[in-house]
Amino acid sequence: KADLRTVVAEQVKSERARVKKFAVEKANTKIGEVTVSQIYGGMRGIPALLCETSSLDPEEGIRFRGLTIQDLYDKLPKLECGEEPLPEAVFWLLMTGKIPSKEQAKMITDEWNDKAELPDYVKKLIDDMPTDLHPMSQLSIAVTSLNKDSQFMKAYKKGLKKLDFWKYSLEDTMTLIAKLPNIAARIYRNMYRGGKGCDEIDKKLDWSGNFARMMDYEDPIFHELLRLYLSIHCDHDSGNVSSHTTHLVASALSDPFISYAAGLNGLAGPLHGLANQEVLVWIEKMRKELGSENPPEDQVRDYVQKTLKAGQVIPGFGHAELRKIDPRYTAQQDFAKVYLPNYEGFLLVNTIFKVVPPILESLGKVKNPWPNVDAHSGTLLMYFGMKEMQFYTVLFGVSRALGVLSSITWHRAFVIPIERPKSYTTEDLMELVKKQ
Ligand code: FCX
Repeated sequence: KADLRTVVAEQVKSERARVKKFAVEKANTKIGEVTVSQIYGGMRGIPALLCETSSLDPEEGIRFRGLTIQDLYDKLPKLECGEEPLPEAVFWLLMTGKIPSKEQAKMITDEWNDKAELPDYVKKLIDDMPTDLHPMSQLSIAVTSLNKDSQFMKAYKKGLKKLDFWKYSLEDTMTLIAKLPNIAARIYRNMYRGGKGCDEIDKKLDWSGNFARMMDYEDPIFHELLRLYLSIHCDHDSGNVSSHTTHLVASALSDPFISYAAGLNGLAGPLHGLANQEVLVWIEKMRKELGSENPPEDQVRDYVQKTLKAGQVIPGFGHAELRKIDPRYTAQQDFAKVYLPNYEGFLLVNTIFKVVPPILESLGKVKNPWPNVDAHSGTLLMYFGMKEMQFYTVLFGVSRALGVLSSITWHRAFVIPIERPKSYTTEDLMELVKKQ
């Protein structure tokens, strides 16, 4: 079976021609309009971005290269002993739009295992960071430092042809994804295990299995959870903050390491990826205040009201684009139903799921009262003993690499130029509107 580089190289040739023809033929076709409220309203709904790897339907949720999360279960290869989709296979899908064979997914695992070792200077950099520095900052710093050996930048300095940009971006992508579990696990061990634990790859294990093992989690069901987790957080079209930031920075031909590090810094905001930490912080506060691991519905309702009265958002609920229950939430709920149906944390998540949407709906302004991916993930991690909430967004970040880095390669294959939308002062806008 063909390897990833061969498959992508063939696709780049044909896709480039197809896209070029379309973009030239339809160059002046209008696909939307922009209103003043969109400019002041976070650009919601402006059709302005390209994303080959995934698309988000407000009602249905995410599709990765056309596949729903259920399709990932049904169609992607899994480990002999596993039920969850393999992130390696998801990566192949995102890169190529095709379902990999078992052997092709294994080729990715083997390559990532081979490239997982961290250079000494990166190990030292991580070990020297203060353990009270947020792990997302540590991750971003460590990833940024990897650009010392960026193959893209080396080739670029020598005079790389535009049409070959994608090849070197793909090389950096493979190096970076391979090293991410090692970086994240080292941060985890330094912060929460006094620096102790193993940092050696077991070549018999997959990417997620090694990641779990390096964080000292041996339970095979936790390995399965990690496979699910790293698969479903990988991509969410390109309008979200982490994906758009990565694309924006990469459009300046910054290498994949620093482009993705920029995306991580966006993911670290509480309205985006940090929400998975915030959900658990909020739940733990609720439990403490109500004096119960699984408080009754009416007390949860009062607590939700109290949070809103204090001017705070309910973390894990709402979405800028989705208008239904996030299928990534449902996938995690299904996992919990199988492996931890009586866990008090899961029962509380279910109570919150029952209580919050009607309250948010009653506010009359929340466009989506339903839970998003972050409403569930922390509780699953808690069950397996990962109580360090600050670390949760790091797991999200590791997964997000699969999508945003695949996108960089494809944008470079299409030679998309530097991003530079037009901005206006309010005065300019007022003048513009007068002329309408
Ligand atoms: N709790 C309370 N109020 C909420 C809310 C929530 N969960 N979600 C939205 N609202 C409020 C907004 O704050 C806004 O209020 P305002 O008009 O007084 O400023 C109003 O409802 C309209 O917002 P809406 O258009 O529905 O939502 P936005 O597109 O502006 O924002 C996010 C979307 C996700 C930022 C928002 O729903 C939110 O803050 N949710 C909680 C944080 C969260 O879970 N983030 C993770 C999202 C995602 F899954 C991810 O990126 O990881």
